[in-house]
Amino acid sequence: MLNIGIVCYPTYGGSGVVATELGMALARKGHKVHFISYRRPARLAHYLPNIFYHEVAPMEYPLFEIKPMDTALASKIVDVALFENLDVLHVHYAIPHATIGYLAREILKTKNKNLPFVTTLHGTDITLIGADRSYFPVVEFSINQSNAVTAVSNALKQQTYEIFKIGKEIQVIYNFIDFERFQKRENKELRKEIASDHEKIITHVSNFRKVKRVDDVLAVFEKVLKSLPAKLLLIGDGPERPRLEMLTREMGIWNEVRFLGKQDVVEDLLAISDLFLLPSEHESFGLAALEAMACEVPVIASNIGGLTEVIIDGKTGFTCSVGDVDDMSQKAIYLLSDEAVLSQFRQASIQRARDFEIDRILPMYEKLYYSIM
Ligand code: GMT
Repeated sequence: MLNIGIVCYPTYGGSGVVATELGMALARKGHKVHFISYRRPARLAHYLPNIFYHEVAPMEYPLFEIKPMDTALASKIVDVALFENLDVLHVHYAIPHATIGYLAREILKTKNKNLPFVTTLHGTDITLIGADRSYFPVVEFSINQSNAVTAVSNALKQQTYEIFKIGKEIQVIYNFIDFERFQKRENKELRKEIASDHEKIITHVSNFRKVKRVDDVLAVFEKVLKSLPAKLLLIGDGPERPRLEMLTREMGIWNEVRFLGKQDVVEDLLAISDLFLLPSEHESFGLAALEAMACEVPVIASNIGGLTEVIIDGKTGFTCSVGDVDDMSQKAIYLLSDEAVLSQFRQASIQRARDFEIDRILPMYEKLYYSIM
């Protein structure tokens, strides 16, 4: 069994969720997992055997307008690696974690400790932020310095090769789902609270950033409403939310839309949904779509990035051109107005989601860790 260090963002973003779920699954298999972050990851709320959490707390000093978090993180990794005798480090999201992994490994070499690290690329660390000149050279260097690099989809792997000069193999290891948690559970009470019997429930989950194109979710929903009664659940929070709330008022659909904010138990809401919308501009994988599919909810999404690797167009939902709200709404109406069709898509969705079951994916990471040690 291994002693594994995991570095991730503790926030609600997909990369933090994947890192936390992976760590918990490794711990259940008997590995010792050490999370190193500035805050306890959102899904690590309770005590779990084999899981340890090491908080990064940079010292305050009046000179620092911005605390030197990266220095504190590298120092903490060095400390944990030596004291807990880590075998391997797994960093999620290249910025700045691949750079910090490199720094920690090099410092540890001077102390006769070997700490190889895996960098998992998640998406915006490449497509949006990493590609920006303000980070580019450091990100490219750090990816190349990683002992192993993984990407969460083939699309992201290709984009990484197109954007950076990468001299090493990037292995695709898809994101995964835990079916014990994500599954359709009947909850008539909850459904009744949100919609009446004749209304369909359409859902969107995201961090409400521009890249998610939540305006398109509203535009599609407005068109659907012209054909059938429905409610829209918007789950999550982020910078775009206040503007979107205003927009729903201006569009006159406010009464049919519920902004639910961040939710810890998103699966309960997915389980009562009939359709999931994810019209993003970029999406390296689309974990939110997979979570919906595991709860038997078909997905209509953009035909970009990893979404086309997760959703089977015409079977588990539809993938449409970015911004084509006419096409998306026509397909939504087609799915929602025929119970037999909807039921077929629901069954195909869960079947497809099973390809991403955690038990299939976990051994790939374990094999990778052993290969670089
Ligand atoms: O952009 C986000 O939604 C957050 C971001 C993250 O890294 O926290 O998500 C990215 O990683 C997820 C987990 O691998 C993927 O499912 C998302 O598709 C990806 N987001 C984008 O590419 C925009």
